[in-house]
Amino acid sequence: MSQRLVTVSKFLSKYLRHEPQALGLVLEPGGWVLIDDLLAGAAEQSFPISRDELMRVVAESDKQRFAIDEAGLRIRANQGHSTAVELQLPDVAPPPQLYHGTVAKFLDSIWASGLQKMNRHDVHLSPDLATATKVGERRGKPIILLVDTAQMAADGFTFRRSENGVWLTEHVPPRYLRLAETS
Ligand code: HQG
Repeated sequence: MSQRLVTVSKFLSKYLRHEPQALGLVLEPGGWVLIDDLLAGAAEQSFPISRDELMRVVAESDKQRFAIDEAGLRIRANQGHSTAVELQLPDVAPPPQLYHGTVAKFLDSIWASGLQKMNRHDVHLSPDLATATKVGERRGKPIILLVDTAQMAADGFTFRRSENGVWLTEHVPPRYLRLAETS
């Protein structure tokens, strides 16, 4: 993806996940906004984006961060919101185990209080070790935690999956966590 499109992607993340009001937008249920409103808001902020650029960001995003609705009129961020939004994702039974990539400096706190959603709406869990490693690596040397989702589900915890394959849950208490053996 070109540097310009990365900049556009970051701009979209900022306003679709965190500060829609700063662009004059109100997220509809599901996190949707009219593409026309978004492009108008961007132009008003002196950051004009063409429709073609927007479509290319959606299509080329390595993690499928954004989605366009079936009519082609609305866009949303698939996950990662800090602003209030109802993503309307159904509860889904998780696979027996999921992964969470983090870094060593958070471990004491994680063993004490479990995985917390911090600034996001949900705790994010990865479907496989490779994805969790990438998530952890954003902050330094990755540490991978295994999450006993089979036991969590048996104990009544619920899970949802975003359109781009990230697993979401409210909180993972420490008893369901252990360090993954990494080579
Ligand atoms: C840590 C990116 C202390 C947690 C990625 C993480 C992912 C705690 C950080 C997505 C804690 C929160 C989400 C506790 C959790 N004490 N630290 N009790 N509980 N933490 O970015 O999961 O590029 O909000 O380990 O690829 O790292 O945005 O969550 O290190 O999919 O699309 O607190 O963000 O995707 O960090 O990443 P984040 P995350 P995007």
